[in-house]
Amino acid sequence: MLLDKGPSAAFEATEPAVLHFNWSASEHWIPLALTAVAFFTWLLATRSNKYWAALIGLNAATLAGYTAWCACNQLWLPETANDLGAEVDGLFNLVLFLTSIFYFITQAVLIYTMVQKPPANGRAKPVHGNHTLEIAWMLVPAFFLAVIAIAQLPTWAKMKGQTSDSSIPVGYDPATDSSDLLVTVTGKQWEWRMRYADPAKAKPTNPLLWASTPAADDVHVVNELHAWQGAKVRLMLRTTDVIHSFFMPQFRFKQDMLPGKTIPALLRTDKTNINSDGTERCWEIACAELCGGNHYRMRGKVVVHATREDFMRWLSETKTKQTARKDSLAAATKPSDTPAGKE
Ligand SMILES: [Cu+2]
Repeated sequence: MLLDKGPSAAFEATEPAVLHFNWSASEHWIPLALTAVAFFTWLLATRSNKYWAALIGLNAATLAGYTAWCACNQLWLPETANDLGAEVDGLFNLVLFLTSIFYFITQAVLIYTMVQKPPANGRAKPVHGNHTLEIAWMLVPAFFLAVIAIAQLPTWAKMKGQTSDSSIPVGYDPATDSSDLLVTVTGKQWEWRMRYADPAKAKPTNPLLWASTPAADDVHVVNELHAWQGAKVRLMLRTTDVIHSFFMPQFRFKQDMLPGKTIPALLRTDKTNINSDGTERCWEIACAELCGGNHYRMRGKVVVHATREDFMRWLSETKTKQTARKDSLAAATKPSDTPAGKE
């Protein structure tokens, strides 16, 4: 259907994608039970410091248990659409592991302090001015932040679509762009506008320039990103108004769109989301940056066709509809040949 109003009426648009949570009703009792236990322990904890220590311990234990249970039952992260997904999940797990260690250390220190007998003089021993301690709590986090920063470089380089073997992200070079499909994605309050260069035709010599200067035979679609399995898709991310964030959870891909900039990225489509019976698994596109009152409307979907032929068939049908739409708009706005009053 066409969008109801605004300049996007000239574009093809679809109903917003529907979210499907991998979460059955029978599993709701677990968070409810945890909340109830936490509430009653809190009531108990208000009676003394010892109970507070028990509450903090229980909180840490249930958090760890619930996190592990979700991870084991595949409830946390959605399906991955490419091999980079596994790498990003690995980085996520690394950060989670490091932060968990320090979470449990700080909780243990807190609980230990709470169950201690107060000093005889009733005053705590201050650590203010202890340089050894201050240097340690600066160097230890700095070390782990450096580990995380270095560990993510190769994955980020692949996501940005490096054409060299460098594992350090470098600038985009249009001359060596070897992608199979070019799509400009423009964030606009409140939709995603996709513009496709026809892959059956010669590739624009400078994809970066093409991103800001549309060709006459480009195909325009709203809220749907199409590709085919095995394609390397060069995305050119732009915005016409405020900052948006283009987020595709299954691709573990999230990139801010900044006014005045074209940001290149590369998408590898290792899997199709069309099932063998022809139905489609929902791979949602969402805006991950609060961009205004109708932010929630910025939803779309990714469709990875099984073959390039299927994609070309879709592109051809979309182009035919676009031409018909343009013709009917032109006919509707054409001035009448017969001057008024001379019929
Ligand atoms: Cu937005």
